[in-house]
Amino acid sequence: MQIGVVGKTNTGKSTFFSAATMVAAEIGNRPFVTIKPNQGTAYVTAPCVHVQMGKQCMPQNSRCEAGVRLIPITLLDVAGLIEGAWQGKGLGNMFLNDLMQASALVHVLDCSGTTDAEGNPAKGYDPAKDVLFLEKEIDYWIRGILQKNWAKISKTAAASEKPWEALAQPLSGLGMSEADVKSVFEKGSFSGKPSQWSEEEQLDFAEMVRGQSKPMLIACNKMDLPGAKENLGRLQKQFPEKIFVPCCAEAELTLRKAAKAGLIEYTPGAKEFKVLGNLDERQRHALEFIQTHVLDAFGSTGVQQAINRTAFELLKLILVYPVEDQHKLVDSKGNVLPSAYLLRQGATALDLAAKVHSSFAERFVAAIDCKTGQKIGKEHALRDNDVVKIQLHN
Ligand SMILES: Nc1nc2c(ncn2[C@@H]2O[C@H](COP(=O)(O)OP(=O)(O)O)[C@@H](O)[C@H]2O)c(=O)[nH]1
Ligand SMILES: [Mg+2]
Repeated sequence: MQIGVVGKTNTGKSTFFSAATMVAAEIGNRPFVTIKPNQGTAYVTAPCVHVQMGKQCMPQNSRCEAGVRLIPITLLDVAGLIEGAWQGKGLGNMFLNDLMQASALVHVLDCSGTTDAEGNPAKGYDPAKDVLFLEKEIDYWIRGILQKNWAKISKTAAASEKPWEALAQPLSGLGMSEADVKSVFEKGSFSGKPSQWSEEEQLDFAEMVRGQSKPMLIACNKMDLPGAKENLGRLQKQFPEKIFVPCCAEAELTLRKAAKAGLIEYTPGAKEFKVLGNLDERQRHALEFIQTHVLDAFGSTGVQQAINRTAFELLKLILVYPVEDQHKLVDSKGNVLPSAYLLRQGATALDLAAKVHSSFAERFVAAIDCKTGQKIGKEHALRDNDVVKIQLHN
C-alpha cells in the first residue's frame, strides 16, 4: 500500500517523510528542494494480537516491538505542489503523476501560517487556503486525465448500456476499479451521455473520483510555532468533516535520530521518551522543548498518528492475522502469528486467502475464526484483529 505525502513547498513534507521512514531526504527552506519522489518504508502500528492470544509472536511480514505490531507500507514524498500544478506549473503534472497508485494522501500543511502560497516565508498566512487549493489541484488533475481521453470516453459510452465502463478505463491508473467508478457515477446521478457533460460536470465527477480514490488526511504541521494552535481550532471549525492531526514533524525527526544514536528510548507515537545517554546542553534543551511544547501539548508528535489514522479511519482498514494451525497459531514453519495484513473493511475470508497467495482463492475450502473456534465461510466478513485459519484443498 502506498500513501502519498503532499502539500505546497516548505510545509515540512520531506521532514515528515524522513521522520516516518528514517530515509534521509533533502530538507531545505527553498522551493523545489524535492524533485524526484522519495520513496521509503513507514509503518502502520496497532496493538499486536499476540498479547490477547497469550502467545509470543514471530512476525515474518511485519515486526512486533513491545506488544505493538508494525506493518510496512510505502510512503511517497512528492515535490511541492503550487497553484496551477495541474496545468504543468512548477512541473506539477509530473509530480501529480507520481501519486497515481497512492491509496490515500497525507496533506502536510504549515499550520503556523508562516509559509505563503508559493512556499516562501510569510506571516499570518491562512492555512485554510491550502486545504482548498490542494483539493482543487487534484480535482483538475483528475479532470485532465479524463479530458485527454474524452473523445474515446464519449464514443464508447454512447454505444454502451454501462457508461461507467468507458470512464473506468482511463481511471484504472488511479487504482479505481470498475465497481468504484460505477458507484461514483451512480452517487452523483450523472447523465449517461458523457459527450454532453459540461466542463463543470466533468469537474464534479473528478471531485468525486478524488474522494473515492485519493482520500486525504491533513497533518497540521509546525504546531510548535506560535499561532498554530489557534489556526488548528479554526480549521476544525471550518471543515468539521475532515481529519486534522496536529503534527510536529521536526520533533519526530529529532526524537527518532536521538533514539537511533542511543541517547533516548522512544517509541514512535508515544507521548514521552526516556533519556539514556549523556546529553550536552543543546541536546537537553531541544528535548525539553519537544517534551513541553509538543508531546505535553498535543499528546504526541502526530507523525505516527497521521499514518495510523490514514489507515484505520480514512481508509477504514482492518488488521487480520492468517495462520495455518488454529491452536498453535503458527505457519508451516512454526512461526507464531507470522503475518498481519491490512484489508479494507468488509473484506471476507476469501479476500484474505487471495491476499496471502493468489492461488489460495481457488483452493479455499473454509476458514476458522481462531478466537471462537468457529468455522466461517467464503463470504464471512472479517473484523479488525481477527486471527484466521484458512483451509485449502490440494
Ligand atoms: N518549526 C518547525 N519547522 C519545521 C517542522 N517540520 C519541518 N520544518 C522546517 O520547515 C522547512 C521545510 O521543510 P521540508 O521538509 O524541506 O519541507 P517540504 O518542502 O514540504 O519538503 C525546513 O526548514 C524544516 O526544518 C516542524 O514541525 N516545526
Ligand atoms: Mg521536500
